[in-house]
Amino acid sequence: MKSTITYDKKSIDNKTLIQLYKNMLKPRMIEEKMLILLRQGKISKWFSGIGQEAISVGVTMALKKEEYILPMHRNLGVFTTRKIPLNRLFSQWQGKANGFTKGRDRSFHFGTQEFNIVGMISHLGPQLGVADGIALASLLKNKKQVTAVFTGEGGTSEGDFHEALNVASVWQLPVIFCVENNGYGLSTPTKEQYRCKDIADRGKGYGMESFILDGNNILEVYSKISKLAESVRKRPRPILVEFKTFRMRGHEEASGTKYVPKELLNAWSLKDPVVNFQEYLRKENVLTEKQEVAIKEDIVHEINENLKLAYDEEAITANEATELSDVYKQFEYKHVEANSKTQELRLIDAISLGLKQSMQKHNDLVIMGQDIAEYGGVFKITEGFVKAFGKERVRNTPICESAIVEAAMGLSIAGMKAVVEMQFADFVTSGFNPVVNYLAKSHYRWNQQADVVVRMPCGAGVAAGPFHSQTNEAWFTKTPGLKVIYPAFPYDAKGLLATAIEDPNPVLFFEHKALYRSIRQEVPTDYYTLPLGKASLLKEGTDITIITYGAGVHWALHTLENNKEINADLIDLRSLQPLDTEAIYNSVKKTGKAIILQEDSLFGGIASDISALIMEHCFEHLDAPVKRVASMETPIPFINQLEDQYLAKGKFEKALKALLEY
Ligand SMILES: Cc1ncc(C[n+]2csc(CCOP(=O)(O)OP(=O)(O)O)c2C)c(N)n1
Repeated sequence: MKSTITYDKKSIDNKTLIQLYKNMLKPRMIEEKMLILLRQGKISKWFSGIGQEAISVGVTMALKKEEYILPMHRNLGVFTTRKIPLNRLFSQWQGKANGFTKGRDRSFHFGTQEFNIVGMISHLGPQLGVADGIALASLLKNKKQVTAVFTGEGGTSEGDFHEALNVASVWQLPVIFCVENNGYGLSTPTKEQYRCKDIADRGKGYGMESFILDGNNILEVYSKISKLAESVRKRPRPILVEFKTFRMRGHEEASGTKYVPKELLNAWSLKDPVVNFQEYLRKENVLTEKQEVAIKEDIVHEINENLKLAYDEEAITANEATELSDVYKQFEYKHVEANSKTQELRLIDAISLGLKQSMQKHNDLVIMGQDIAEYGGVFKITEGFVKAFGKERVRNTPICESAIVEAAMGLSIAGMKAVVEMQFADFVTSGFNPVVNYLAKSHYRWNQQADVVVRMPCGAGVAAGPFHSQTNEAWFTKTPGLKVIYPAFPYDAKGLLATAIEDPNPVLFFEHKALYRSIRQEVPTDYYTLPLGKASLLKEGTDITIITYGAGVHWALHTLENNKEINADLIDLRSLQPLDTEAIYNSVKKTGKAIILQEDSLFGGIASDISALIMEHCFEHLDAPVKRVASMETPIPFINQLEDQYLAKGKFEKALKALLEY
């Protein structure tokens, strides 16, 4: 049998042909070396891209070096074609400091702004939406750049794929979605992965052009992607490209290829992209035998030299302070004092005004959410924003929570700021993965800030049932890398939102729906900031410390109003992560008793952690066990009498009095 690759070099010059060859050969030869090291036990895991090099190399060479590429685990050719020094790649795989993640993440799970590469997270799909965000930034800044993002055919079954393509299409984003269809997703053959004939068929469903290319034919890949990229730069739009190729080795080296029919491997081995192209170049007299030997010698030399550099580099020593200091990007809080002019505002008005002033202050701030544009959002926070800032910066989104959080991450990678409005905090579940795995971990993993605020209209007391009433802050307070803010008053909400937007770290900003229109306060009308991580002491007393936040603050105030004889410190946390432990400890050391009130159901909520912290840090000062008061261990019911029974509000007074009497 003979190879079925038909090359057509069109007008590609000889220099470029040789460069394409060299760029494919390098990852091939690195991999061959890695396989030897793997057998010698010198590296731990390897995902092979052997047989798929033409795709990585062709796409990368078709793009300009300032254009972002988001590769996967089989795209070594992207990294090498972008000329990342090999010692840095080797150090990355060995978990050393000259890599890109300081030993914190493995293999290709890293990005580098220096080379405009944004690597994958393990979950495969999320980077597709991140590419949308990068492309959106390019569009908004009129950069005329294209973004290329990779996925395997397995990854196309994830919701992220559908959402990212849909958003890219609705917004006409300049993204080339590159699907490497290599026959298997781990052990799963394509027929068990999807039912359409070709993945490219899906383009029609998303309203975008799509193409099928021979992924083993470097000239076809390079010339077609070059043409498409040029066209997309001129007329921004998304394009879906399916590359037909084959995975010649196991999913990762340890797992083998037993389940792959031999005939398939044999047939595809005849289509090897490197060997075939080498033969073609020889036949065309573009490459002489002497040149070929010299090129290979150079690469061997480069690999060995750089491997030595990486091996000689000392291993990382674990240091707690270093690790902790990289979870968040350093943020220097700049206090902007409130002016004296105030106006009585409801919580909702204060948030709206705060958001508007941040939009005025930060030209590169984009807000995205369902129905937030002309409609003004379901709570009307963004009413009038389109008129003030235009539809480009105030973006209605399809119902694609994952892709939108991912797009916000992409905007941040491209140097912009994003605020995402969850229509209800409950719906963050549909965008949970990118919040806890992408936004939260990026800075720690590869020093990339996630300059994103997710606004979370939350909370019960509005008879809205199990899916419109939750207060789900505990899902996030336990995830390192996120900040969690939960104001109870208009003044705090406005100043804290301004700071949350200033802060380059990801912030979950909780806004209690029941307080939106019921709580009013005199609020400075101009822009001002308040520091994150500082509680506010609302009442001072000597007998007991009440610690709470959100609606709990108002429940506690109400209880104290009805029981004037109770002499309590009342702490409104305002910020749950960072948590003002100093304010808590100082108060508890003074009063000797602590009660923590939370709206969420009890188990695993932040009250439990605060209780544990008090035990650990204030035990000698305590005159009674710490008491937690929280809602029932059920989902939140709809009808008023059940909701009232569910909520912690009704249990607080009794528990407070019992603790005082202890
Ligand atoms: C959300 C998620 N589910 C499962 C996995 C485990 N997993 C890693 S790679 C992979 C196969 C991916 O197949 P495909 O997208 O076709 O890419 P390929 O490995 O073939 O290049 C699987 C199942 C994962 N990493 N993330």
